[in-house]
Amino acid sequence: MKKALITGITGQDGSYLSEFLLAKGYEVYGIIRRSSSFNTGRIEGIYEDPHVPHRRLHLVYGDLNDASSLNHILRTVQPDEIYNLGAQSHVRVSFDIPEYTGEVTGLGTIRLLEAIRESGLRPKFYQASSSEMFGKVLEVPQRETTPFYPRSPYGAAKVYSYWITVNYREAYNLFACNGILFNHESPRRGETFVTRKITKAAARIKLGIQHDLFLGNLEAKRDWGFAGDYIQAMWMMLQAKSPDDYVIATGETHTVREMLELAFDRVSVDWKKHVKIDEKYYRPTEVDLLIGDAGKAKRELGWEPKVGFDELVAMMVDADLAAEKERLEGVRPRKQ
Ligand code: NDP
Ligand code: GDR
Repeated sequence: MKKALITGITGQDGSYLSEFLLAKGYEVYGIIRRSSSFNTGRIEGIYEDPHVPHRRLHLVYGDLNDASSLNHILRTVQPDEIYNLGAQSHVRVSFDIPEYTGEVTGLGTIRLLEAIRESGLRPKFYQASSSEMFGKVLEVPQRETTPFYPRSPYGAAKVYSYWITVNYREAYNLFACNGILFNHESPRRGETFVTRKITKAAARIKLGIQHDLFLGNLEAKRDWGFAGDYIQAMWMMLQAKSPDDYVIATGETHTVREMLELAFDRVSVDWKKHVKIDEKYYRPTEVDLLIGDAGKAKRELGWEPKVGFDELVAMMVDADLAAEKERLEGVRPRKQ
């Protein structure tokens, strides 16, 4: 049985990836952070009590900012594959906490790579790189050879992690890959990212729980795909004959405004009556246009996205509507 170690298992991608790997017969180890409130909601469906014999999902405490925890986990788990998904992943927030973002999203990767090197083990390594590394538009569509020009502390930290992964591949012959993933969303997307913020608000406005939705820049363009499709590409990279870096994207781009229209149309609400612009959601430097060319992943890995933009937005709005209705029914006195 293969063993996979996932940092960021409690996040959107970590939850989909762990389900996918468990279904493939892997034993999955996930690094979780100690938190005063419950942070394992997304993996509730696959959680197994530590007392269950022969269970295949194991959660271990650790942190990308704590090298000794990483060393210990590497030594005790001895994984065959490592997926480094842990990060301070919010671009806007990275302007508020730039140094911390650099620690986790940048230096966290070298701590993990050094733990691998010092362990003497030879696990395959996946680094969650990002289209935010392209930043300022230098080429359209963006592909593996497009130069990086990050526009945020987050993007700059990801560029460091990208290059240190390439360096460890070349210096130590490590099987290390960068997946340069464009935005990918799902009903499990964090609630402060724009798609989920919109779909949740659309559902709540429809049900009369909320009236206003405050947003920032509506003109930015993103290449949005479905997280469930994208995590498969991570695994496929680690099964290839040799390690390499791949862009994962849909090849289609939409403005935030288009996404907003589609989501509100789904619940038959006029967004113009509810959306207000709040400057605080603007970034000091914005990434105006992202559109990826995933041709290399298609040719070499056989990867293609399955879920299109309209289907993705519908899936997210419907899930939020169902969840909000359930919450409402839970608090309302039951009708006799
Ligand atoms: P999320 O923000 O949903 O999840 C981030 C995960 O990282 C959480 O499990 C979080 O734990 C964990 N984490 C945060 N800080 C630390 C730390 N110091 N030590 C260990 N773990 C930590 O991100 P996504 O699932 O959306 O993204 C996964 C990865 O892919 C991230 O690295 C992100 O930057 C990158 N990426 C994402 C894209 C997207 O569109 N979703 C596109 C391209 C790249 P906790 O739950 O405790 O906060
Ligand atoms: P992004 O995602 O920055 O692309 O990073 P986000 O959803 O935060 O922003 C997308 C675009 O929407 C605009 N926007 C707003 N964004 C947020 N969060 N909140 C708002 O109210 C709002 N209004 C407008 C933004 O300005 C931006 O242009 C995501 C993260 O998952 C990263 O970790 C990942 O690396 C990249 O995608 C690829």
